[in-house]
Amino acid sequence: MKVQRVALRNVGLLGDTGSGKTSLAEALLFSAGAIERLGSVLDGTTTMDFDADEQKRSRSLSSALATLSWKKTKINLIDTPGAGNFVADAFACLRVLDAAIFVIHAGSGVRVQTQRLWQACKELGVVRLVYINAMDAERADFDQIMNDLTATIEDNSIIPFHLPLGKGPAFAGVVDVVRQRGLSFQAGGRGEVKPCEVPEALADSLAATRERLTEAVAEADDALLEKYLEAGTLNDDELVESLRAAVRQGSVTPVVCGVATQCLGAQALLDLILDYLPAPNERPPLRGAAPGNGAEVLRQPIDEAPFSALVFKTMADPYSGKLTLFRVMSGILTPDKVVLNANTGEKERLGQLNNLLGKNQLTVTQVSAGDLAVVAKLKSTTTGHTLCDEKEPILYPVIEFPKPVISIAVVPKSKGDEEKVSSGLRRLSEEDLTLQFSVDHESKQLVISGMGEDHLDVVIDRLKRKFGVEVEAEEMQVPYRETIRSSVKVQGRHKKQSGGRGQFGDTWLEIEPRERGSGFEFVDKIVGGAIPRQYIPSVEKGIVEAMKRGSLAGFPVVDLTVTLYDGSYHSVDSSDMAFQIAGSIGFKKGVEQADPVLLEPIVNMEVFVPEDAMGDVIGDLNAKRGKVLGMDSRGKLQVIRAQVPLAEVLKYATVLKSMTGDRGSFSMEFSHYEMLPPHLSEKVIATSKKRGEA
Ligand SMILES: Nc1nc2c(ncn2[C@@H]2O[C@H](COP(=O)(O)OP(=O)(O)OP(=O)(O)O)[C@@H](O)[C@H]2O)c(=O)[nH]1
Ligand SMILES: [Mg+2]
Repeated sequence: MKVQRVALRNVGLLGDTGSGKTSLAEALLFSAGAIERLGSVLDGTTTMDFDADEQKRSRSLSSALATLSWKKTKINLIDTPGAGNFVADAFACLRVLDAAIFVIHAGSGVRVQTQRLWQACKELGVVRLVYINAMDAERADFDQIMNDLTATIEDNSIIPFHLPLGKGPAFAGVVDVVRQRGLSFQAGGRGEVKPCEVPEALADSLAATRERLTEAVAEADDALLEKYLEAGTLNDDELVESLRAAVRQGSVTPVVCGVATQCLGAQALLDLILDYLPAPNERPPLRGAAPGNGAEVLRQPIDEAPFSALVFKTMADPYSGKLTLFRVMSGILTPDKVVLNANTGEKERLGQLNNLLGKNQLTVTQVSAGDLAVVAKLKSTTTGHTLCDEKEPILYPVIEFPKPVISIAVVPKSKGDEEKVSSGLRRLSEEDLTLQFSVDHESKQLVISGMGEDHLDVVIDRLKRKFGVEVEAEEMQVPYRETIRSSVKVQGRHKKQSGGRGQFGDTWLEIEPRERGSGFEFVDKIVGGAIPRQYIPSVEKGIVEAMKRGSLAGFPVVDLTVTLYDGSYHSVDSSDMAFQIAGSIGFKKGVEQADPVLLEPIVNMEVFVPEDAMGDVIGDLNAKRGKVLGMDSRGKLQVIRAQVPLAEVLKYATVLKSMTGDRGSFSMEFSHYEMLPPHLSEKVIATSKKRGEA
């Protein structure tokens, strides 16, 4: 097989919502000639926001992939969503990116998702470049953003490669710091750039910035340092060459600027991607595990290595069904190969291989190491799975998604649509791993869980548009539990004499509290045949059934031991059913006498906030009966860890948004149950009574 080598870059566009990522993707695609017209987010005509729900909301809801070619290099661009409810998709893409362009709006500064994603890129070795966008905006302020970046990200590596020529409506281009020349950004074209004079007024800051760059690279390279000390400067080529290495190591992070919506200077950014961002084969060996025994496997990210790939996204396509997007981590893939899914152990045939341009597919004949591609109709493969050569198996770490945060119950507007709703949700949750759904066996409602109110709104919209079912959302019930505080001994007796054969069962139960979280235990202490052996499981069955609805407010009863220690039977009238009923009667009576209480779920929360909002957020968590467990800083961002009753934070997204001016984010997961304070318990019991009467 002849190997066709292509120069390659995998670049993600990351940053806060509204910073201009989708617009920049459009500008880059247009500049490289991959598309014929420059679409806009506001008109709903961009390549990356092709989904109807994205167009309706003028923002990205999930990541999208498009491939372009620039100066004989193939660039895979991934546009990601920045909004908190959808940003999990951006985190998932980091595993297949070699570099990220952080897009920051020149008028609004550095917000929380940028800070979190930056940290994650650092940990995963994803090389960073900053693009300060919207330099045409009235309040655009390049220097302010530079200060903001250093203050919030605390990264000394951040250095401008471009200095802006003018700002607001007068923004006309940049000064290229490395090559010490002016670049005039041509309006109305495909992002072309023309050389121009460096204005006198910028001479000083050009010199100072270039000196910073020179020092940054000279410090890391002794030979270069000597030259620099001797000559007092480095020539352009020496500087470019050593900067490439510094950027790849993360010791220098380039900052550039432009106007995405007008495609101003987009070609200069394409050149920078080629000059400074790494190719996949420049990365260190990949770490995976041997499926089965977990021993570490190292794999070179090159064509000559055995085939392996990581799935980073699943997309439902109306024509081709399920689409699986993956990165070939090693080896070369040709069409119609049968490979192993290392996570499920099943074989998959990878039929036709395609590149993507938003929603459009372009067939390719091979995918080489490091490249991204898409394949349709895989059976058992989902996001995060590893596909590999069966003879050289490898399993890459799975891509973790955050657990859902809020839940609501949904009811179809037309009776009989239940099946349609659940099959729609099943399809949606295949492509969106932050969406979960289940049937609540307490309320019999269909419950959907997701990252926040916006997320669940989108899910409800999609059920309607894609699957033709309308649902009504109901307020979610907190899943309370009931338990007991003291021990009792009770008799559970069932006797019925009617016409023919009667019913008889008689049990004596001891019911005792157990440790929180330990569940239910049944102990059989019947001796001497007081109850025949075959009826003992019947007693337990009756108790388990009765446990599903407690005496206080109908919530399941947990954390207790029931000992069956005595009883009696009738040789004719006793039966399985009679002993089930007897057990159930005894249990209900016992729980009522054993000082029952309600338990409420407590969640572990991590709240990310800017420093100035810390006091408010902590005060609010305390007011919500929360316990603050600790604080950490991640860069300049504070992380508050706390345990809070779920009932208090069902709508936390809205609360945090207003407290932090939308600069915060949080995650939560179930921790344990605790006793519900008496005054709140009364309210829950009263509500449940009302519901029962209704
Ligand atoms: N003036 C100006 N507006 C811009 C520029 N780039 C983007 N915008 C506008 O900013 C808004 C958001 O742009 P998007 O490209 O959707 O931002 P995004 O980063 O993709 O946002 P999410 O998808 O929510 O993460 C849109 O209304 C754009 O028209 C720019 O360079 N100048
Ligand atoms: Mg977008």
